[in-house]
Amino acid sequence: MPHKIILDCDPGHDDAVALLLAHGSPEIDLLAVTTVVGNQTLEKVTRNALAIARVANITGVPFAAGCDRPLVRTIENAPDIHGESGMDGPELPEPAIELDPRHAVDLIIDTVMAHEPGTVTLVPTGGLTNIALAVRKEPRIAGRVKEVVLMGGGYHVGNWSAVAEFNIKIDPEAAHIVFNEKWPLTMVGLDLTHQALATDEVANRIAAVGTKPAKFVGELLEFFGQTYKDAQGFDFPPVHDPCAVAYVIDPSVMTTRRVPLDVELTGTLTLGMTVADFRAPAPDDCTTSVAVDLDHQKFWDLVVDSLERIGEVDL
Ligand code: PIR
Ligand code: CA
Repeated sequence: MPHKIILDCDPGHDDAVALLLAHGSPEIDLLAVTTVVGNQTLEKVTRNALAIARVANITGVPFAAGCDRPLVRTIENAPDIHGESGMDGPELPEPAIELDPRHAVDLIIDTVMAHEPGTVTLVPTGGLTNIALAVRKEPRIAGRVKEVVLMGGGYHVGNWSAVAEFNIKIDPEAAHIVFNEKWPLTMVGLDLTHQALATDEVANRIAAVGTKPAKFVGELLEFFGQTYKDAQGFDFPPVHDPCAVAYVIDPSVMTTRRVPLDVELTGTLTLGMTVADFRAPAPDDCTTSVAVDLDHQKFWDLVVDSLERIGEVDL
């Protein structure tokens, strides 16, 4: 039985790869795609999500737009990394599908409540505003969701401050809600995703697929690689978001550790830091884990295989 997931995202170059990986993997049943303000405005990331659907010929999956600002803080986007469109680089085709009329929060709630308890995994790859509001609006989803597997945070490294990662830092109150719910939660943070580098060898493998969706990914990675070089001094770009999807497909793609987690809301230097308690042993009631080490080969095999399966698409 494939794993049913809802992808809540802010595309975003790496969000796009996450969506393609989910769509092209038989281990995944993509129930819904929802968008949230983050890498760019809600309007832009939603448009980008629909463009990706066109590129990969994703049909029959509802796409819905969610929150256009964080719960408490003012909006922060990441144009230095993702460009003005939020997904600069490739040409973005006109969308072929229409948005679901529901708010993302309602689509998330409806989808979780419509499936058997313990069968739906939430995969957030942006700020946690939609997920936090969903569990506040319908608290029963906390007991029904199988697991939350999110890209965000980091226990040893930040990218939006010395100690905080973007997805957590832009809406720390929402992250606090999500991290303190009773659902099982796996944090695929920067400690892990900084190992998911799109090296030249990876770029060559993707180019060799030779299809339009693969070319699209190649152009995304080229732009992302350049901004990561200029703005963050990386030799190759870390492709964060598909790591969370890869973990759902095959947990053996990474090692994890069960540790208590929380989100800092009051620190003057540490706002939005994800604090992991590595003291052993973890308490018996601890339901949170962090991703530690990535199998780089296995991870990129999953991404390349998904592109092979998507095959050629008419654009
Ligand atoms: C990536 C992101 C934001 C800022 C930077 N510097 C790099 C986006 C990615 O889409 C990913 O989900 C997460 N936020 C990584 O911090
Ligand atoms: Ca993202």
